[in-house]
Amino acid sequence: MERRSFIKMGGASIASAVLGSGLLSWVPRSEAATISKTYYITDGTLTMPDGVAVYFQSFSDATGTLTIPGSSIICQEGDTLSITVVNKLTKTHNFVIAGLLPTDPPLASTGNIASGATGKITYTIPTGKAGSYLFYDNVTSYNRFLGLHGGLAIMPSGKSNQLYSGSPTFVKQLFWIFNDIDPNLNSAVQRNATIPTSFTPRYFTINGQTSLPPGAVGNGDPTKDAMANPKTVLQGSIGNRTLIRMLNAGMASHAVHTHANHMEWLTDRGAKRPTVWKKDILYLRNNLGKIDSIFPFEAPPDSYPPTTTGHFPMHLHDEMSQTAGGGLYLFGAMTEIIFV
Ligand SMILES: [Cu+2]
Repeated sequence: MERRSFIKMGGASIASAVLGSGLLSWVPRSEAATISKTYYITDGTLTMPDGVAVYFQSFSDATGTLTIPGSSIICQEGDTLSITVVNKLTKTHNFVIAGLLPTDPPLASTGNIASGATGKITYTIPTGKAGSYLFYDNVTSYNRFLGLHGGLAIMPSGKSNQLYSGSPTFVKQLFWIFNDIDPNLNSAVQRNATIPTSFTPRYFTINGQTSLPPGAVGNGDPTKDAMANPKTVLQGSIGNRTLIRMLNAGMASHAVHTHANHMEWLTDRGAKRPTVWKKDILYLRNNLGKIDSIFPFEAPPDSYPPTTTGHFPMHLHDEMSQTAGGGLYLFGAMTEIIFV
């Protein structure tokens, strides 16, 4: 992909990219708090960038709507999570917070929630659990692909700028939650038909959206375009070191590539890296893979003439993930890096 094409896209989307802030905002507390949140398990249809309507399910903030991924939660060690989950669908679901490490048991779970019923988690977070977590529905192996997932960030107690106690520091943080979608699976669930045994992803999303390049319906609209969504776009000035909490809800593994700066690679699947390497491409594993990295917002070292501003891409180097509908290039999981 040519850098030039991304620069054009950036020009088209910058007006909306600066609307408000979708970054996780966080002020540490000396006292623990109770974090209360209610999710509704809902379903509905979204139109994909190739015009195809696809069925989804979500942990939504309200009935009658889809929210994919579910709204993020940020809290700190010592806090108590009080999560209520209302199942508005006809099948049994649940809400599970995956463990920090792949070998860890779930942090917490509602247990099964029958159709029409309400599940509850009340969980006090022990010290040592700081990190990034995917919450999802694991009643089936595929419910999370339908959209039933989201991100939970646990800060070290009393810290505003560290991933884990003593980690390299940052000033801002956001989630990149990836998913991939096989519409045949979603359709089978919607029709209550036999679940297909094969999975062929045709849509690839970051925080629930694809890129919508210039000329596409929705280009530059932060509610539709991953290149323009302030919850996804990496935007900052020199020194605005940003923690990226990458979670992979999907079946495809990814090669996450940032232009302009290498990332400081802090964790793989929840485990601290013994030394912090600087990498421009990070391997994000499939099936609950996760990575925490810091994008340092340093002056891009390779630019000539030297610059401290500009637009750069974050894209995935597995090419299928940059397409939709089996071929529409630039309608995939990518976003923009903006030095302002
Ligand atoms: Cu690249």
